[in-house]
Amino acid sequence: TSRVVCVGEGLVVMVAQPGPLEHSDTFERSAGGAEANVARVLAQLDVEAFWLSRVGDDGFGRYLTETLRTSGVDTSAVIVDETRTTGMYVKERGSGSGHASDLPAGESRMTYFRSGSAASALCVDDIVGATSILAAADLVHVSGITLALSDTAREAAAALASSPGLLSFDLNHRPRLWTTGSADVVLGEQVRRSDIALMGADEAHAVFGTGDPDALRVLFPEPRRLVIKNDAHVVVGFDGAERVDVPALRLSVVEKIGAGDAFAGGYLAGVLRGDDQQRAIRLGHLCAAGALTAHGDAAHLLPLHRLDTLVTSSDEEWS
Ligand code: KDG
Repeated sequence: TSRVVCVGEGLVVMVAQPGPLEHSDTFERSAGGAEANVARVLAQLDVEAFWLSRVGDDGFGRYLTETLRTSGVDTSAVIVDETRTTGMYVKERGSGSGHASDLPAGESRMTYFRSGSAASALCVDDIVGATSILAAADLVHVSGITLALSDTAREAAAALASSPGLLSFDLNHRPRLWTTGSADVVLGEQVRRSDIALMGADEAHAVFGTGDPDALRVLFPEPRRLVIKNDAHVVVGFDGAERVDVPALRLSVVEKIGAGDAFAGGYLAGVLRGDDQQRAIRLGHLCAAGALTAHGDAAHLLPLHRLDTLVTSSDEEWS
């Protein structure tokens, strides 16, 4: 089995009742955070997944660590920060009631409660402290969220480039989190130092000025594998100069949050076991489907042998 270390903030997710947030008196708690979500998907796909982060010395931090651990993720490198609290976000869900602050039915919105959180104190020392785990990893995964958390977290992410395994990067551009530094420069540097880079066409357009896959390949020749997701309909994957376009499955979407992370987990698991681009992207799509059809961040997956039957189906069967 391959070993992957995912580095980034875990967040407690509070999913509100449908309708205006001010009317929601109960919330369903779950676990989220982009890199933590990726780790959970990898663990379901028989990859030895580690989550490296900081949590507060509080019930939310213990809840996140325990949830990841019972999902099969190794949490032994998680640091408990006694001076800060665990981050959280609230997920509002529209009911289309027409109330001024309600969203259209089926839409959702997230509000962060994470500034100054434990994970924002991630730093280079934490990476140094995890050297033994990182040195044995086939792949280290991080996203643009970690780069946006704080200067020290940004330095920590940059320091991952010195670990011997492959470096994977999911752009995950969160404009609201960029209070210092320029996102385009910092995110572009991280793409360039990665072996695998994943990005949505829309967010690539917002940050780098183009969402066109061929133009992005020209802009970023460095990562051997470059994956551009076109609003979940078609994913374009480059392996060097070779391009494949792989359509997503058609399904009715319950909610999109977490789907990108599930895609990344599936895709990376495919690459690590030696799948070609098309198969790896299909595995990504299938995992994304497991998140698109549920309200929480977490993906609900079929067993791996059943996923593999779908991954290896003919083009006609796949569509
Ligand atoms: O991809 C899902 C994540 O966006 C969600 O879990 C929250 O990590 C998160 C973020 O910072 O946006």
